[in-house]
Amino acid sequence: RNLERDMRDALAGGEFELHYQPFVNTATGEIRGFEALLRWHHPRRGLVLPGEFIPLAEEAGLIVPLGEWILRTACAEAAKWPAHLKIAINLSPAQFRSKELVPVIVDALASSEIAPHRLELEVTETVIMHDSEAVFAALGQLRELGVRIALDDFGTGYSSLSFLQRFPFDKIKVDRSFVSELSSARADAHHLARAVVRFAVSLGKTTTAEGVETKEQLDVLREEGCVETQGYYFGRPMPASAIAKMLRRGA
Ligand code: G
Ligand code: G
Ligand code: NA
Ligand code: MN
Repeated sequence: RNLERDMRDALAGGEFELHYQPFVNTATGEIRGFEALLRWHHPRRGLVLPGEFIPLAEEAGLIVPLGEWILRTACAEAAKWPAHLKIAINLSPAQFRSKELVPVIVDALASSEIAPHRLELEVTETVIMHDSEAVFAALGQLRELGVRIALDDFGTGYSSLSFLQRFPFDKIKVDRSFVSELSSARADAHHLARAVVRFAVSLGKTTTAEGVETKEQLDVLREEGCVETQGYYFGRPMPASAIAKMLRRGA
């Protein structure tokens, strides 16, 4: 049996789970929200990470039903949290080819009764460069509803500055490959990382740095004015039950 066939059964069999990773206010350390990250508990292979099966799900056309499950599950979970906390959800390029994307999001918000501004959709440059008319239209509709759009993995793509200027989004997530260089002893790498953060800040969008693992990285990001940070330093992706426990403790 191959992974693709297993994936069809997995959705029905409840083998997928969402983990949630906090992102915090860089200046104060307060939690601003959580990013949903998909996990697959395969009956024989054990834990399979999305890097391995999301591309397969896209090829097999499974990303649309899987993506819908992710949207509905994450919104329903966020409805249990204090209302100031956001939920960030990753979207694949293939989801934008489905006419159902906007209606599914509208319905997930309505049935979970969470305010649209609590929902943040993460898209990569690959998404926005692909079929950009349709993507622009969908993102425009979502933003009119009050949903926020984040540009994920910033600094790793190929879009021109003028394209980024026109693209309708609210937040930049600086890729963790740059953040990791903030602790590197190599001055050129450190300068590049700093420049990427500065550039994101200067575009006038709100910013999140990903993959923050050390106090040293955090200090540089705070100094540079990066609004939010996310990474193992603050917390790993955790099951919903662990988040609920953490929030009850008042973290
Ligand atoms: O959690 P991890 O580091 O293994 O994630 C690897 C990649 O999989 C990341 O690029 C992430 O954006 C993507 N990913 C994780 N969860 C989801 C999801 O729910 N939907 C989509 N489309 N991609 C996801
Ligand atoms: O592409 P995307 O940004 O969605 O990928 C997020 C992935 O990065 C998650 O799967 C998560 O497991 C991983 N991640 C989150 N924080 C850290 C970190 O501090 N260090 C490392 N190495 N990976 C991280
Ligand atoms: Na992401
Ligand atoms: Mn990223």
